Amino acid sequence: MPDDIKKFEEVFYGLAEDLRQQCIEHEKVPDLVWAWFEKYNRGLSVIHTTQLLLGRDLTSDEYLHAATLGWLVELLQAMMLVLDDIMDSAATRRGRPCWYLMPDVGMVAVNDAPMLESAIYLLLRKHFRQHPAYVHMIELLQHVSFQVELGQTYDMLVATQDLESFNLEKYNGIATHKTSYYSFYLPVALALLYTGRSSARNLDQARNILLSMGRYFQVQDDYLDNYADPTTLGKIGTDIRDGKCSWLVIQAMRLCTEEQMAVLRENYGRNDDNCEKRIKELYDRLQLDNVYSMYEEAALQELNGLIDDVDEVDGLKKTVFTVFLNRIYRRGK
Ligand code: DMA
Ligand code: MG
Ligand code: MG
Ligand code: MG
Repeated sequence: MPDDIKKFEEVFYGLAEDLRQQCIEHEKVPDLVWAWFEKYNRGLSVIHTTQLLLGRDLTSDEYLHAATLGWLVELLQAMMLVLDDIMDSAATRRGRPCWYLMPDVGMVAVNDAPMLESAIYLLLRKHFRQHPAYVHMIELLQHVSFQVELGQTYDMLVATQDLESFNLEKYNGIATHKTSYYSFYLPVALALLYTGRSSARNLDQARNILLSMGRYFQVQDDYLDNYADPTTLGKIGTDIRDGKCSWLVIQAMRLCTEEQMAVLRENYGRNDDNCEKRIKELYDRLQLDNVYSMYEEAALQELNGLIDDVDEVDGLKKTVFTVFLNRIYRRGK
């Protein structure tokens, strides 16, 4: 695994060089403008999926292509996280202050997000213009970005509504859009397009499983927001203060008494240490960590069932999904 990461990062330096050339040689902006653009981090699932689909090691050209697509997913993620941390008033990300809180960044972060997005299409054009699926790749990236944006809008709007209106149906709608499409469906869809296996049937099967897996991943994210050690997680939870329609608060409402409901109503969604503490105590009293463990086992079963049903006739592989699932099952960060 560390070797995988190192090799993937090496591709990044080449892509960074492409962007540097575009900025300095073509756009003729001064070095300092480029230097602003230069910073960020990871994403290997496109490579692993491509390897599994082809059923062999990749040639060095194929590796470069798959890693480039992987970095495009990373750029999309980086863009969304820069904005998400502003919207969620978060403090830390990946063990460091959020990008918008860096002393020399601030509100320039609002411009850095679309810069990251432009980088996606610039690099895609440079490396995939001749690929038969080029247009389809552009459309996929644009559509998935829009789906994330819709999910983020939904997430913010529901957080302003009454606690009583939160339910699993809204929850799933938010999670599918803000998380599943870009984190799970996108890498596999790109690998299918790249390997020429993107039949409607393959894309549909992949979408069905991966959207479901992404919802499970978001439940984990919500659980970890409250229960993980921020040092391990790399971020300090914000869901209680932000009044988010989190999986935990939905479970709490399902299990609480009338008095406990009053505590929830009074303290949830307030930017106050004491209120946050009251909610955390309530979660502990309701043993939401046990409720979560049970959910995890059930989700594993359900996802394994979906994977079992995959039809490999068009060149899709069950292992693509089992590898994904094994990587996230019982994750602690
Ligand atoms: C994640 O929602 C969604 C996107 C598109 C970043 P979140 O705010 O729960 O994410 P995190 O917990 O990483 O801030
Ligand atoms: Mg957030
Ligand atoms: Mg958010
Ligand atoms: Mg979260």
